[in-house]
Amino acid sequence: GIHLWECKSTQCAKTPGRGCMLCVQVQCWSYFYSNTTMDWEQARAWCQEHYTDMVAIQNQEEIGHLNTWLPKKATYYWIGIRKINGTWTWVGTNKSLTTEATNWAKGEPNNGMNGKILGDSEDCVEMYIKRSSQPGKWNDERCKKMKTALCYTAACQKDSCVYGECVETINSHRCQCFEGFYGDKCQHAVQCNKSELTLPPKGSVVCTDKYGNFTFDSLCQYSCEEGYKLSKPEPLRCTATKNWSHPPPTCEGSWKILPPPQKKQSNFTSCIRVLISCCSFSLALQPSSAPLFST
Ligand SMILES: [Ca+2]
Repeated sequence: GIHLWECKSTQCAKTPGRGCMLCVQVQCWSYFYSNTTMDWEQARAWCQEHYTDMVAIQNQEEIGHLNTWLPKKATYYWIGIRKINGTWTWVGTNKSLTTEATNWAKGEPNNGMNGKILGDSEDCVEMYIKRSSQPGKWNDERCKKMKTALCYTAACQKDSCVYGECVETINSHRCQCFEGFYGDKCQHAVQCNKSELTLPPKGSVVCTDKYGNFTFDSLCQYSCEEGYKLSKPEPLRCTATKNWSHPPPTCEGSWKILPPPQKKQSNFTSCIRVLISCCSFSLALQPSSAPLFST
């Protein structure tokens, strides 16, 4: 069975079918708890199946809120912290617990007096809700113990926004789109004008798209027929303002690309070559030019 939060506080706002939300600044969560007890592993699986995950305590305000509104249970509640390789870790984010964030009850974590009490290590964390002493504080416990699961649901889900950041708002969320995207889920990329991709004489263009034809971050590479050179070699990019990064280039002039010289010649050799070619040129001219100088 599933218990929905009972809304009694002004901090809470009722959402049909979703329980109740606690909103701290712009962040909102709905809390849920099981009406049966389970071990820590089962509790986490139950939370992940029905909600987002086991609770991760954000601040003292949240602790106060949970302690005020959750019913007292004899075995208390499992929360989303576990000892992993000797370090207390928030299981939802896989981040280690900082000293400032800890909320241990007096004398805890004691690891069951290092096994002296129960012969087993205490690697999971419970929260003392409505306990007569140390209410809202944490205790390390053996993971196989049976306790109530405490879960939360964030309004923002993994797939809430396709190309944007999800921002929690009171009772809901909205998508803040990344540059170049729009739509309620930021699912659309802005489009650039295809007709602006004019072809210059002797030129052609090929476009590659990331998000769709002629949309944000599409790249259009121009090329020229052999012997012609682009006035600007960089491809045109469709920008977030729906404009191409620059106008289409032109294909310019006759820029025959000659193969590089095969051997480096010394100045001496090339000098002789020039002389030889001069001689053969004048010799070749001799017969036809001869009459001009025959006097
Ligand atoms: Ca303990």
